[in-house]
Amino acid sequence: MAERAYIGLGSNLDQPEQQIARAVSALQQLPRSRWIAVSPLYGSLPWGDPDQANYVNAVAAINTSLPPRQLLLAMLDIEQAQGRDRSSGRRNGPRTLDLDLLLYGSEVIDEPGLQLPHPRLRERAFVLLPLADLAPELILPGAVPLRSLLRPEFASLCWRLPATRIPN
Ligand code: PH2
Ligand code: MG
Ligand code: MG
Repeated sequence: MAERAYIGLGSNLDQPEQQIARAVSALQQLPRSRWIAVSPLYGSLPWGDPDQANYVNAVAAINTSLPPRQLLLAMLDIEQAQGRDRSSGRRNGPRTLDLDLLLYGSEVIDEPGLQLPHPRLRERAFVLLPLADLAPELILPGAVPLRSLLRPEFASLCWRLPATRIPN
């Protein structure tokens, strides 16, 4: 049975908007998955490590029958195909493409390498705002309405970019 998965996309290196567009094309071709939609693109201040360029962020929705671990592996392949370099070991540092599995149905999982919902989801304007564009009525595991997590101060951290030509 297919589950709805939400995937966060982020980039702040090597033409971020193009990185996101390319990643969307790759996500549209995932096996055992049906493409649903991508949010508008957002610009955002770097979170966690201020000494880097602003990010471009978006959230994508798919329906998938890939189990979460297989979906993660496929996401990792896409990151690697787009030149993701983890060699600096710098936490929250700059990246060509970051794909984060945010939600997988109503699964709650806490295992090494796989935590659902994404553990920092609730703090991140650049995840919550685009997610709210796709699914304003979403209820997170634990019966938490997405709406209840949105805060006025997010507006200064994360802003909608002018529309691009990403096909939906
Ligand atoms: N990703 C990070 C660290 N900081 N900041 C923004 N604005 N957007 C991101 O996608 C992001 C970040 C680590 O994954
Ligand atoms: Mg991330
Ligand atoms: Mg990541």
